[in-house]
Amino acid sequence: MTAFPEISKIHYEGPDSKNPLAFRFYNPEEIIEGKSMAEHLKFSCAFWHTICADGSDPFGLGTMFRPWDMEKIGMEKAINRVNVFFEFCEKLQIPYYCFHDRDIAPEGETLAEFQANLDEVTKVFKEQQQRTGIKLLWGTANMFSNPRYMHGAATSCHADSFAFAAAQVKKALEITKELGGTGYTFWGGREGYQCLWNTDMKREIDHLAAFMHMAVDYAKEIGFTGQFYFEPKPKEPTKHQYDFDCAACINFLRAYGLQDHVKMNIETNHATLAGHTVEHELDYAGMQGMLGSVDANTGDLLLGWDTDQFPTDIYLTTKMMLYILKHGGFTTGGLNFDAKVRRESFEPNDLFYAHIGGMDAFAKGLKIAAAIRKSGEWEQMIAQRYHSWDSGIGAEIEAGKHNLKTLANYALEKGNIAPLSSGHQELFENVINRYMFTD
Ligand code: XUL
Ligand code: CO
Repeated sequence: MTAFPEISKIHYEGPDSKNPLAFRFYNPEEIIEGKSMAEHLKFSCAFWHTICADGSDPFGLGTMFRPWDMEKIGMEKAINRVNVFFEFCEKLQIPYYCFHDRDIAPEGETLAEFQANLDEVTKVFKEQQQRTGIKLLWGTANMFSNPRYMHGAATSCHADSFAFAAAQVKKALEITKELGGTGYTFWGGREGYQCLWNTDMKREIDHLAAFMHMAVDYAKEIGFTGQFYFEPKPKEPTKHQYDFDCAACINFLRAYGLQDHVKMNIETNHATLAGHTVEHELDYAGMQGMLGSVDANTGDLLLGWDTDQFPTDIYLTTKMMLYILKHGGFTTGGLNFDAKVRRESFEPNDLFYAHIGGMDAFAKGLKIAAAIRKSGEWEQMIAQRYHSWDSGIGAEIEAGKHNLKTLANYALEKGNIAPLSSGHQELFENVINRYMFTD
């Protein structure tokens, strides 16, 4: 049985191809900076969007009636979806995937039933992984959809919600380990508040830290060696999410002694909702050795919510790859398409166009970023801007040889400041454009 009978494996055909079901830039074996494109980009498909999303939004019902779901319910539907998903990833040459527990198995009536369903479906994932060689990038637990998490999970005012969330994470860690997952993600879900009047923020954040420590401890106990990630998002569904941005998350991790266990999973649209650019977030996490993985999507700058669109903007992907390469590239992490087709794009083919577009945009971005790095021109321009720190008083300050008194003496003796140099912002922008557009 095939879910996509009219679509065969998607191949690289080169930039001149007009075939909508071919890659123009993503050539998995092509070597860039000594590594294949596939190894650099480590694409991952999100089970929740690609196979579960039905196009419903707060104003309307689902628009996507997937032929493979027809007349199937419960576990039969869940298992069939796994098979369809692997066919999809295989055809697109996507080497990794991510899931939430609730995406892959029905919750049933009780937690015990949910866990039994997860065990059954995990076997199918394992078989499909073995058949295809596709791997699990990270797993996670959905602790925000069920009404028991209306006040949050780890940060709920109800201790029982915390306990149920703990049970979910325990199981999600077990199946992530069983599937050889290279990571486990915490995204806040409803860990935040709608109203500070009714919120004990300190108590909630203490609980979140205690919860994450329990996960780290349990991972050690069962021998799960994957990387933990924390995924920042400033708002939605709550008006204030505690994992607001990289700065807030890294501060939280350090304050509670979690920094050696957890890195950032940075999502493009979440960064823009926080009033940042994604490259800001990548550079900020990277400079502290905390850049773990990326949820690759894009928002719409005219909209203030999480639209989770597929990234097709080559400027965006070039900037992302530039900062990812700058910080050494991915180790455990990858580019997970936490992105969904628009509800009007309801045909199964749209899922292919969307992923092909995203993969090509990142492949082209990688190539441009590598060209910028190869010439060294951009780095030299930045180095030149800071050259006053390479010798003389700058180098002495950096070496810790000065204090306010010695610097005051230096300034008084000098009498006036050395001539400053221009920031050349427009020149920087023009130089980057030269690499973006070569003919
Ligand atoms: C929500 C979001 C999640 C996380 C995993 O905005 O990005 O899908 O990536 O829970
Ligand atoms: Co995400």
